[in-house]
Amino acid sequence: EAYLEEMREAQRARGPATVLAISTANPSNFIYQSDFTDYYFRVTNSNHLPHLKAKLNRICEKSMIRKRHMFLTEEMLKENPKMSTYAEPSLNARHDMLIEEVPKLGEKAASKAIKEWGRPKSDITHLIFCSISGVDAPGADYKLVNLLGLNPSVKRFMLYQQGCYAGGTVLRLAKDLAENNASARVLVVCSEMTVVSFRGPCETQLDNMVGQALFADGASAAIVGASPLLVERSLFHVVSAKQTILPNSEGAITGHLREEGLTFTLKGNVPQIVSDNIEKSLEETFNPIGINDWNSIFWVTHPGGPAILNQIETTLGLEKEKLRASKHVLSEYGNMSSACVLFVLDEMRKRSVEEGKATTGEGFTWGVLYGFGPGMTMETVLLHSVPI
Ligand code: WCA
Repeated sequence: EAYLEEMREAQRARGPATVLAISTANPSNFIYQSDFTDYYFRVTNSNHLPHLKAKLNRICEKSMIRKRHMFLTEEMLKENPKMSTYAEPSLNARHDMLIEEVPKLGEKAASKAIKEWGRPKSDITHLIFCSISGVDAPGADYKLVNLLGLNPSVKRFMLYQQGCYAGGTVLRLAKDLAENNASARVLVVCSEMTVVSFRGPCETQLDNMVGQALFADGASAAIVGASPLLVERSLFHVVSAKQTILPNSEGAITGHLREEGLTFTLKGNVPQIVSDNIEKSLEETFNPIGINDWNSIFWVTHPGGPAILNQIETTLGLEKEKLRASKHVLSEYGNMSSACVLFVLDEMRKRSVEEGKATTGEGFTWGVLYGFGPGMTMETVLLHSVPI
């Protein structure tokens, strides 16, 4: 018995899970949101639907997005005309691109994170790879091991088909791995591409157009470990993490992988469901540490859409600059699903240094990271910043 306990203690790490590096990447091809409506109706041969075009234009104007990166170019769409209709079978063509490109985009972000971390890649012990698309076996996690030249015995976890909340899921899993395995160094990679969901407009599926106006391509990576060595630099501590299914939210966000690629539903009450549930989650997370002023923490929220950010702000009475990092990522990159929250965290710690703030969390000590997505599922991660 005593021996088992001793072994258990030796296996476990001492300190809290700590983010030791963060990095991001995007395909080089991008489009300005002000050009998107014309582009989209041209490439999908839909200019005979002017009322839908006007609607997409209104959505784009309200999107708070300036530009988005997308791997798919007009030339690629011309070569694959079925990807530009609403529902023609096109999964094979989409998969041929995704199985190759999702790991490659992930590698672009991961190699930068490993460089920032500064230790040899052979010291990575665990890999978590997350993408809604490109389902294959062996999967994107295996491909990334080869692309990066990681140790073949790295312990892999592949999370397919999760959606926009999963930027929180990967941190929750990384925390448990880092804290329960002494010397573990967990490489976390989220890589998302609209190749799976790009499609033409449909009169009766207006939420499809909302997604076409918001979704974008990007990858993010982080390295998480407990008890940092002297050569490692701490950026944030991951203090606690939880996941919950929001009440009365069934069907509000769904995704279905079909012959025509990934189709999705986005009900109009998504922003309301998020804001109805956020205060309870904040109280559960922060009451134990004596915090009840939501302006006294730093905020890392999945930028699912402008209505979600605006409604959170209004419901909680947040000062305008609280969601600045989330709004910046929405504006410059759009909604890149699970990859977004690490973009926000990266933006926050960089801006905190540039502006001479006292901590990586805009001068604040405690912060919260939110992911929302299919289910609806909400991930809540309690973060602790580090002095600069
Ligand atoms: C609508 C709707 C609606 C407004 N249905 N019409 C990423 C990558 C992938 O590859 C795959 C997945 C993903 C990511 C998934 C996720 O993150 S889930 C997405 C969570 N985001 C949302 O649910 C979007 C939240 N909505 C908004 O941010 C805004 O409502 C929106 C930018 C869409 C519009 O802005 P607004 O609300 O300030 O403006 P309006 O005037 O209320 O709406 C403009 C038009 O959009 C209206 O139509 P119209 O004809 O009166 O101009 C609305 O009816 C319409 N609309 N939501 C269908 N869910």
